[in-house]
This record gives sequence, structure tokens and C-alpha cells, in this order.
Amino acid sequence: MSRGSEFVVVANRLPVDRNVGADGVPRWRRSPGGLVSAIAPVMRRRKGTWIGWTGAPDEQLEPFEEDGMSLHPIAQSAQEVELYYEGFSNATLWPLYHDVVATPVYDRAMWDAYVRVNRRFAEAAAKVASKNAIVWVQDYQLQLVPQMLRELRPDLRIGFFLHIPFPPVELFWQLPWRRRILEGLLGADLVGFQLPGAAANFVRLCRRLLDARFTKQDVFWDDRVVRARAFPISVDVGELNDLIGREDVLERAQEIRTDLGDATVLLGVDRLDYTKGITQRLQAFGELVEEGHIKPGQAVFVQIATPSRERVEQYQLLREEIEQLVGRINGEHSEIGFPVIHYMHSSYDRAELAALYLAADVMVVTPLRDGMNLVAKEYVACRKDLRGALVLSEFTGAAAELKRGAFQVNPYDIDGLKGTLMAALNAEPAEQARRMRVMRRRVIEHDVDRWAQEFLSELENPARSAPAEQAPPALEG
Ligand code: GDG
Repeated sequence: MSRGSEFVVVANRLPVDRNVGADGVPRWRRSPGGLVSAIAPVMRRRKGTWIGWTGAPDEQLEPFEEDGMSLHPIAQSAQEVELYYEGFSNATLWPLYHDVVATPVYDRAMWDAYVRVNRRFAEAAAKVASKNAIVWVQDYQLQLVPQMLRELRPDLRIGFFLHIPFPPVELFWQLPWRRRILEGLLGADLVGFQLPGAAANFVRLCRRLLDARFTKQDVFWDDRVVRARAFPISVDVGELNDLIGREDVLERAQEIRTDLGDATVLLGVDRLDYTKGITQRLQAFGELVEEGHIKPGQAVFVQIATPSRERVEQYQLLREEIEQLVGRINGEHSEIGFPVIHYMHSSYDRAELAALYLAADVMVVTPLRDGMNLVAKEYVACRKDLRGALVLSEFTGAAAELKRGAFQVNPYDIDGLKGTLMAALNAEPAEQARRMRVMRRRVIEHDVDRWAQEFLSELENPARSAPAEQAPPALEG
């Protein structure tokens, strides 16, 4: 056990994507996104290993090196992808943890696959980690890994971070395997959430379901202290700064505006997901056009909906619903050369996204529930010019940090949403600048590097929390 990695990240997906080059040869490329760029430097410094799936079913690959990181692929059969990933992760946990905005599927075969695949990840981590290593497990697909790994390797320090919301007791209670999930998470030394409210939900559940002793932020379990803390994730400000400093990106932003007829641009960028409130924002916009508050040609809505989880039924239904709505609104209100909505069901590279952020007068982020929402923070990070307005749902994690600068909205309230869109559209440059400045201060000071550092230093510094023997007596709850 003397060799192996001192730092191990366990995530459903590896941090690389396979692209086929012009010569027809497949190559790995680092996946875009903040999580990977925040963790990659730590990985290099600590000779880390990342354990994850390549994204292709039925593929058994040997460990390999890429971009200075050791990568350890985990195989998933086509059936496991269907039951563990599309099933229990995305048809059960995802809707349950997002306020049940869609109905969760409770299926025993899906659960069995979730247990099986989680065990495979835990066994790989147990094999790869050096003595007393740090293991950082990511997200809802792998909630059983902390406990399974601790049983195999009690010497490790195990951290877990949940990227999505953690539901209140009343909703979590529905889950037939609720106890198992909670015990799974309690295998960690530190369980991280986006918001303090989610950490509080977790502590409350441990008390109610497991009768565990607790303090406000700690659970005493199995002779250990399990810390529950909030670490709001953020974006890679440096990467975005580089992008918006590029001549080609600035030119592209200008070109987008020209192509849109120099209309006022409202922008939405989301994975096509029912949690993101895409239909609500399009409905509100459609009504504003219908009522004459917005004229075709004067303002235009650009909605990027990145394809996501396309084999899950609820995602197929949502796509049909959105496309019908866009078709209806455009059919009724567009004029030749002036569609009121530009809807793109595809994904773009980071430079194109940055150009879109620069071209947008109003960024519209209206999730019904969202752990954080990085798009909102990316928009703010890109608007060095202090122009533009952010319309932001109260139900995003980001709202907690950006509430002073954003135009906050309850996306269920379509009239309220319409009023807020108009207020954002009509904001004077001085007001835009005032709002943008406060939001930028927050995002720049709390970027994704800081997020990773704060999580890891909390994980590595147990001195600050009370030893298990000092656990308080159980309280009535
Ligand atoms: C989960 C939680 C939490 C989007 N389209 C394209 C593209 N994107 C990028 C965005 C952004 C990311 O994907 C989406 O992040 P979000 O935070 O908005 O949403 P989720 O995917 O649901 O993320 C969320 C997050 O995890 C992190 O903890 O904030 O609450 O649900 O970075 O820019 N990127 C590229 N092309 C696209 O077309 N390259």
C-alpha cells in the first residue's frame, strides 16, 4: 500500500472526453468546466488519480495518463448505464432532490444497479489510494461510496461533495432506501453541500431517521464525527477572463449582435432539463410579445438548450414541450427576418458561450430548483464591461450570493417573471453597472479554486472539530 495515490477523486465521469481528430484517430481531451480545472492543479501537485467512467458502455480500459493526471476508468455495462445512471441517478435521485418537480421512479432493479456500481467505484478507490490518502467523492451518483470505501480502507480521509440540492426531510422520506443513502454519506469525514440549508437538512435527517447525536453542523456516528458544511461552488474566473480578452471572441460577440439585427438580446443557456424553468421563461417572454410590450425585431430571445439525458423519458417529453412552445410563439409572432425566439438544441465550445454572454443584454436564469447554477456566475464573470442584467431565480444556490445585484424572480409566478424581465430590459446603464459590480466582487473573490481549497483544507484539518468522545447526549427532536 506504500505506492498508489495520495489524492483520489471519484466521480461518475472521467475529466476527459474522447474526440476523433481530422485524421480519424480518437484522442482524449480535458473536459471543459470549472470542476476539472479546479481539481487538475491539485491532482498534479499531489500525484492524484481520478476514478470515473469514460461515457461509453461496455468498455474496459486500462488506467492511463492524460494532461498530467492519472486516470482510472471504471466500466459500466449498457444495462448498468440504463439502471444505475439513467435510472436511479437521473430518474429517481435527480427529481427527488430537486423538489420533486418531476415524479421520481422507485424501482428495485435500479437500486440494485446503483449499489453494484457504487461498490465498483469504492473498490477501485480502495485499490488506488495510498495509506492515509485523501479521497474526494463527487455527487449524487456515488452516495454509497463513502461508507463502502471506509469499510475497505478505514485509514483514508474521505470527503464527499453534493453538487445538487439536498432535500428537506419530508421529501427525502419518500425514498425506499433512505436509510442506506444516509449511512452511505456518513462514511465520509466531511460532507459538503452548496448551501447551509442543505447541510442542515442532512443533519436533521440523520437525527430523525438514524437517531444520531448531533450538533448544528456535526453528526456523531460510528464513533466518528461527520462534518456537514456548505461550500458554494463557483466558476473558473481566470479561464473566462482569458476568453473575453481574445480578439476572436470579441469579434464573435459583435457578429452575433449584428446577425440578430442589433436587437436587444435575452439569453438562456441550460442543459435541456426540467429543473431549469425553460418553459416558464419562454411562456413569460411569449406573453410579453403577445401583449405588445416587446416588439419583434426590437428584442429577441436566444435559448441554447444543450442536449442532456436524451434516453430518459421525462427529458424526451420536455424537449417536445419546449419545441412546441417555441414553434407556437414564433409561428404567431415572428415577422419575416425577425423570429422572436432563436432556439438551439446543441452544444457549443467555451469561446462561443463567452461570446454569447458578451452579446446578451439580459441573461435569463429561471430554474425551479438548482444546486448552484454556474451559468449565472459565468455571465457575471464575463461582464467586465459592467453591462447587462441578470434575471435569477430565487430557487438557485447562486441567488444566495448574487441577490443584491440580480433581478430576482420566482419562476412559478409568470406575471412576476414578466415584470422582472421588463425591469431588467429597462435598466439604465448606471443601474446595470451598480448591480454588476456587487455581483462581480463576489464571484471574483470566490472562484472555483477557492472552493476546492476550502473544501480540501476543511477535510484535512480535523483539529477544528470536536473529537467523537465529546459528543453531546442525544436530543429530543
Ligand atoms: C450541476 C448542478 C451546479 C452549458 N451548455 C454548454 C456548456 N454548458 C456549461 C455551462 C456551465 C455548465 O455547463 C452547467 O452548469 P450549471 O451549474 O448551470 O448546471 P448543471 O449542469 O445542472 O450542474 C448545478 C453544478 O452542477 C456545479 O456544482 O451549479 O446546480 O445542477 O458551466 O457553461 N458548456 C459548453 N457547451 C455548451 O453548450 N462547453
